[in-house]
Amino acid sequence: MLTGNFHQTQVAGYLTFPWAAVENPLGGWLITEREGVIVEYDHAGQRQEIPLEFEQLYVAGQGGLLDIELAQDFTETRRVYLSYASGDAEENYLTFGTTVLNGKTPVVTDIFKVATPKDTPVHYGGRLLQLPDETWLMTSGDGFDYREQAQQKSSFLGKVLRFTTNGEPASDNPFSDGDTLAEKYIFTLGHRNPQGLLRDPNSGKIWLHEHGPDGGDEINLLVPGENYGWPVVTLGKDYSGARISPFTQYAGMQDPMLNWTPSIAPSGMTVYHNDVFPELQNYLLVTSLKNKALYAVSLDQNRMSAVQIFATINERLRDVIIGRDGAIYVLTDGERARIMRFSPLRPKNVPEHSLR
Ligand SMILES: [Ca+2]
Repeated sequence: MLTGNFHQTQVAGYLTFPWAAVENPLGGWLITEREGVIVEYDHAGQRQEIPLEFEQLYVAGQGGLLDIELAQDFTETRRVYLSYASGDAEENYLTFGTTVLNGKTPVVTDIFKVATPKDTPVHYGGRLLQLPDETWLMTSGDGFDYREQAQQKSSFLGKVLRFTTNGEPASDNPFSDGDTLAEKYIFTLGHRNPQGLLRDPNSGKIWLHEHGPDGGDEINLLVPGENYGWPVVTLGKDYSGARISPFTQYAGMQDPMLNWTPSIAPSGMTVYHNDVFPELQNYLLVTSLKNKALYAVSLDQNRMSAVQIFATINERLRDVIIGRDGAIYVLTDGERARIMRFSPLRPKNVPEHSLR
């Protein structure tokens, strides 16, 4: 068993439909709630709710405030970068923006809005990742009703987008010579609803996971310019049971590194490189909404497979974060959600080798 004895505590509670959490480098947590609020816990555990003012936040279905990343100088500036849905029921857009968490109601400035409108409140993607060159990746879902657009380079839907902090397409993107605006932003294409994204600091590899339809959840290794197949290739079925595609492989399209059929509904993801849980070294950790579980996926095996860890968890999980202390923190889902901390159960300050 990967993590036999562990200690579980709650570090934050009364969270209302949270989507993402980040640890403050000075201690404490910042958690996004879909209605447009950031809940902040300081290093002493003091809680503060920060309602944000948006140009036009669209809260419906899976829409609302989504991801949060801290600026590199956050401890001096309190600047954060956010992803969220903006617009209304007829036309809404995944948006990247920023604010400074000072004052009573910080105002969020839209920096970059995907220019493909949709009229569904679902499949936004929305995960943010800043790369070492300071450009951003943002996952953009297919909008559910627009899955064919995941294959169209003229659409922002069903893509991973790469852009500067000013919202301009990164100049060395794979299709930067393209004719359409969307094309210039594309990092990878052929995605459905990706909500997990990370860069492994050891290998430099970029890992993504995405929700399949009924079955066909995937972990993908991202290579700029590659096509990940949706909806031409999938191992999943439509919710009606209808076959989406006869193809499980297709020339020129990348196979997933791991396929979950039946679906687990993966949401957050991180990679573990810490001595606190030595048995989890070099594992991806993936939260599941549907299976109410946390999964560990070894990066050292040729054929990826997922094993459940911390089996006491029986809640829909939204996000997973490695703390500065090496403990594993999971953010649960729903209208009364919380953050739980998992640490090894062993005497304090006793090096592991002396316990053998
Ligand atoms: Ca795929």
